[in-house]
Amino acid sequence: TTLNADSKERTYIMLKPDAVNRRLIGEILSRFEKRGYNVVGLKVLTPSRELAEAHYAEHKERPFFKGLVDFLTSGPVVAIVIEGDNAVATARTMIGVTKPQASAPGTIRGDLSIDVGRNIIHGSDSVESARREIGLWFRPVEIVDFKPVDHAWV
Ligand code: ABT
Ligand code: MG
Repeated sequence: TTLNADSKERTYIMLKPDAVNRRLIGEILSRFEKRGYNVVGLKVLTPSRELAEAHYAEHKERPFFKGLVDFLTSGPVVAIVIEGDNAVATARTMIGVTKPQASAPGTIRGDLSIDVGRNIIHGSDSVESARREIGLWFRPVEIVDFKPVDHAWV
């Protein structure tokens, strides 16, 4: 195969309650798959306040923190672990910037959202954050050890 040393990088992606309510799960997941990433962890859950607060701990002192936690706990999210070459940075590029209105067309936020408080998707901002967030949202047994195969059905 042509897999290189970086190909196992993992990032934490989360489809927020607005994405789930708007039935955008398939649309968004398919972009990562078509780009060449593997989904190695996937589940739907309504986060507890404790989990949402831990996820956004870096924003604890910000004025929008409570609203952000209210939003994230308002309904189901899809928690996803994406794996592949340069997954953290490439996923951020695919997602766009924090403000959907500043996100370029072709990005997930640029195509599907307009509201900074409802920006439909989260992606880890560094390899370090990815490690922390994956540990927060998944137990190790919930993530598969994915080995690409060369069978006729692929
Ligand atoms: P996340 O992937 O959700 O972390 O978004 P991103 O990294 O692009 O942006 P950050 B700065 O981490 O924002 C986290 C969430 O807080 C919301 N927010 C942020 C506001 O509502 N007002 C603000 O002024 C800022 C800076 C946007 C993000 N989530 N949502 N939903
Ligand atoms: Mg962030």
